[in-house]
Amino acid sequence: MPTVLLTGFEPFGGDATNPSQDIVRALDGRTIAGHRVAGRVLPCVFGKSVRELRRWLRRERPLLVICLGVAAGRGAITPERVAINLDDARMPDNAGEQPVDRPIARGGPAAYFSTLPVKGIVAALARRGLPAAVSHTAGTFVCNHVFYSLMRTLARRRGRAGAVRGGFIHVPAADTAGGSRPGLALAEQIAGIEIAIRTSLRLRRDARHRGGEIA
Ligand code: PCA
Repeated sequence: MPTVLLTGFEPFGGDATNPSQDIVRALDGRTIAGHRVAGRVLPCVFGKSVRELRRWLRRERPLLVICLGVAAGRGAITPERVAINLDDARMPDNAGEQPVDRPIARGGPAAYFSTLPVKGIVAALARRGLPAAVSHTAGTFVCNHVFYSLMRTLARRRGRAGAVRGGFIHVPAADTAGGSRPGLALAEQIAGIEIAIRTSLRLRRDARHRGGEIA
């Protein structure tokens, strides 16, 4: 059965949990539209996260890759459109590393675009009543680092291994921390990511609607 690689992150910044890790564990081993989901958790560490991602790419040989991370200030599921060639950490990663103004790949392009149907995913989520929006920045911390490295790896392989599509989705916190921030219940997040996988498998080309609004 063809494989979809779905990654999440371990908790970071002193948090006890990370919803992206819980989503990945919940969907690991599931069959979605005739594809096996391989759910793997990455360390929230600049260098090591990418080494582990590449190892899973080699082992699982997925035809679709979706990486997840939490963006605790956001209230919606946000497929990321663009990964930029920059590490600029606002806090240390889980190994104590805090790169500032550093390119991810020296000599690499400034950015890569997601090859997921980001607007199609947003429209599909909205149809199910889930909060969703396209995002144009994945930040400059470990999530963007993994997203950029994923897109670079897939772009450089294209032709050899066929076009493997991939991208990144940020999810909200799973609770509202007593009303002090937006949040979305974990069950809804899991349902949302299942929809994102289905939509990515179904749509070869992205949906088009104006300004990221939902048509
Ligand atoms: N979110 C962080 C890194 C890991 C995660 O889940 C980020 O947005 O960069």
